[in-house]
Amino acid sequence: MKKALISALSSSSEYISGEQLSQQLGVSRTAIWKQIQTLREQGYEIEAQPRVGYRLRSKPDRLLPEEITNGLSTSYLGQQVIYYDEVETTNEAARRLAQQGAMEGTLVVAERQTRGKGRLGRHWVSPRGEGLWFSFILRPQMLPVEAPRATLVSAVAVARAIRQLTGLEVKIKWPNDLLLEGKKVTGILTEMNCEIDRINYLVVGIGINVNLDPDTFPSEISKVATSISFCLNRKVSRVLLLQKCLEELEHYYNTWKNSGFESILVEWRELSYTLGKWTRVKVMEETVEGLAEDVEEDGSLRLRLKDGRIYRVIAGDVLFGED
Ligand code: BT5
Repeated sequence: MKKALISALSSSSEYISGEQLSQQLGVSRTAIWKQIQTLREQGYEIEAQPRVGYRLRSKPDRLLPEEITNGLSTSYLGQQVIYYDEVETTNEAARRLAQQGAMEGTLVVAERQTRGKGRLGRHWVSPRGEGLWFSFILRPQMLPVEAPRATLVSAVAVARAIRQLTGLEVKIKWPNDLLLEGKKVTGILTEMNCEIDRINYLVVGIGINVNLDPDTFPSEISKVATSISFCLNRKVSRVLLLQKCLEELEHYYNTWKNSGFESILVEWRELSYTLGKWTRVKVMEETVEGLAEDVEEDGSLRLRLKDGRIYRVIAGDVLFGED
């Protein structure tokens, strides 16, 4: 009912009478009034005029499940939303849900993470209300060796979503960063639970700096990080961006499952920041240098070393120029 009421109020800039709402939603006028109170408590600004009705003035800038699912055109991704005002990490929350049997597409979002995770135990800065910090569950019927592709598939999808909504030229830095103007705007962390010959589930975690001021980052991060609002010079609706991401993610994930990885790899190459550049990659404790020639079918990065030999990086970090 809450979702239907928000949807009804959002559909008009005029007052809608309590009578009309009660008929439309099939509940009493008292029930409508109670629900209006609840919405107000959540930060919806709703005007009430005696004998005229209700009018929605503004919505809270929060990632409430009803807002996310209202108008979302996916069939499964994000149709089930678990919302946290604050959580340690959405990846761990999603992992627990997956472990309890949560269905594919279940989404966990948080306004703030207190222990946001990057790869290899690194920290992901996730302040309140200014970014998108979310994770979702996938259950692909694939071999575990195919799992790293989920990161590349997600990178293409999120890059497309940001481009469509903002027109900004997002690039992908292998394997899991999206860049704007050469700085990191998004990170992706894919985690897997598997047996030797099958994936039980993947948790894909995505962090997008949406309306953050990069100067508020700790200094070592502000050198390499940016945000959408900083590059665009205006704020962006987090709900709209999340919906666009979910729609693109579902589209690309379906393509991967039904038609294979090849066409997505073609798009990845087009969006790549890394390919064609002389590149330094940190692999464990070593640094390898070479020309980034291509990304292979398995998601690994192919480097051509100075002496002409080929070096394939399965997991590593492409270093920024000054690193
Ligand atoms: C990543 O790791 O880029 C993966 C980040 C995934 C974050 C999402 S948020 C939702 C979900 N829940 C989680 O707990 N995690 C996922 P990595 O490639 O290891 O990069 C981490 C490095 O990026 C850090 O060591 C910092 O240098 C830098 N960094 C940290 N916070 C950042 C931010 N908000 N924006 C840009 N760079 C950041």
